[in-house]
Amino acid sequence: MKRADCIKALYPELHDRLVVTIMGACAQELYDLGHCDNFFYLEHAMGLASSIGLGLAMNLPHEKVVVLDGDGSVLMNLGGLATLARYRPSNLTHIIFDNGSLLSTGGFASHTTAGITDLAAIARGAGCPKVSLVTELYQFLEAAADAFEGNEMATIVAKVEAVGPDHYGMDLKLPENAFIFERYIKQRKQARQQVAGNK
Ligand SMILES: Cc1ncc(C[n+]2csc(CCOP(=O)(O)OP(=O)(O)O)c2C)c(N)n1
Repeated sequence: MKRADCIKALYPELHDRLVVTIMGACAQELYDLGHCDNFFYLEHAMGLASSIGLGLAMNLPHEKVVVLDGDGSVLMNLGGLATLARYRPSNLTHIIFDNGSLLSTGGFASHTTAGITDLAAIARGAGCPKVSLVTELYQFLEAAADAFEGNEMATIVAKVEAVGPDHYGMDLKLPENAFIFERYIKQRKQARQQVAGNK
């Protein structure tokens, strides 16, 4: 299974959700499908996409939040899984694409390579309430649909090949991405408040 295929299949379901990705290959694969104002590609702060997703989900209970993470990034912030488990906002879906590799920086093996470290087991052990491990695209789509329809924080560990895009580059710098993302959130909040005020 390839991450790019997973993201492509998920893409139509992402338009009404706040999406936070890790940097590099994963971000590029989503961006290449067509950037939307509700996508935030976290650069530099490796490991913290899920922590940003957690903060968004807890502070914006009306929004649905999706984090597209990587094994190397999760391994860099393992304590984050316990924090996610503790607060477990029901509007958060955490997808970990486990390619066993630090792909974006040259393809060095990560601890999940050759099955050494089991991230789904770690997430379960951390207390994450709904963890699935998937290896096939149809399983990924079933798990994602289940996560999006359910009302419990979901963690999906998707085993994918260590392959990425053949190019890197976005016509969008981090500050611009952050400002647009923030404005998108504010505008939706205002629109909701307006509707509530009109009732
Ligand atoms: C603290 C820190 N260390 C290292 C890096 C360099 N770096 C950027 S992406 C990356 C690999 C990320 O691996 P993973 O989360 O598995 O995603 P993949 O690249 O495999 O898609 C590394 C090491 C960084 N940005 N920040």
